[in-house]
Amino acid sequence: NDSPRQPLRRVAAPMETKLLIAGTTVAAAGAALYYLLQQRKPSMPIKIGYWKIRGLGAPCRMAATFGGIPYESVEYEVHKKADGGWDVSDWFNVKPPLVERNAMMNLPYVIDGDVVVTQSNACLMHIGRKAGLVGKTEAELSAVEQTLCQLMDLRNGTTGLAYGSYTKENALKHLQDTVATNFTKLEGFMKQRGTAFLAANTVTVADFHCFEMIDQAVLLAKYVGAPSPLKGFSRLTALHEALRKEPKLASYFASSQYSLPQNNKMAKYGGDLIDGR
Ligand SMILES: N[C@@H](CCC(=O)N[C@@H](CS)C(=O)NCC(=O)O)C(=O)O
Repeated sequence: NDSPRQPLRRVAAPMETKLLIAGTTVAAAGAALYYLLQQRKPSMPIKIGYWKIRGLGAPCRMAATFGGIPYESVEYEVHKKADGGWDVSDWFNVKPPLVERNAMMNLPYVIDGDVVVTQSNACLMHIGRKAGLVGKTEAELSAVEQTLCQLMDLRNGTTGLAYGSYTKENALKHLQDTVATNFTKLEGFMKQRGTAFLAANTVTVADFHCFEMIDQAVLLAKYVGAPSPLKGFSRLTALHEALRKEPKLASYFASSQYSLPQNNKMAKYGGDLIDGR
């Protein structure tokens, strides 16, 4: 029989109707109680977990600081072993119970009560939604998402150099190619949409990752004696300066978090503080 299947139809028996109403009433009362309890619960600091470096953790820490979200920065340290290898047990020893809570567990993570989030862009968006920093319109939200992905392209190129192919020559090439290409795209996007920040005229979470990537490019250029990578990018320059002077971020810039190395200790560049700063 090739005729399409008809949806099943049931007629609720009177008893079932009564149970349904009773169930709905209990559920509504439960939801109201939960809401009241949530209102009374003091807001617990969220945890932002990452290596004891700036890396992918820095934009999350900046976002929480700027957004006034109380947080604990949980920092895991890599140690050099006697045989020249790297001891990463500080994180990998504590990872298994977190994998139980989120099978995709990685660094960075955000733990917010019962919610366990991983993947840096998702962590940023989680903090951003809590703090109202993901744009005020659909267009702004879309711009946040697009620029976060663009910044990840730049970051992947940057970490590829720092942990892999680093030589002075490759660093100069990276600044001329990868950095300039991504800065051109981001600056052009801001210009097209006429915004002071990446996605809007107000700060969104994308701006924190942008700040970090600009800062890293500026440090790298100083380290290898190249001209400022911001030359010719007036909007990105203004964004970087505005966030550096932003009173809501003063505590972040004064904190040990901003003084951390950019990369982990095994990196060929930026694994210590002799990095252009
Ligand atoms: N796509 C992921 C990449 C995460 C990642 O590669 N994390 C690295 C540090 S940058 C790590 O060491 N993760 C620890 C782990 O694998 O458990 C993200 O954006 O968060």
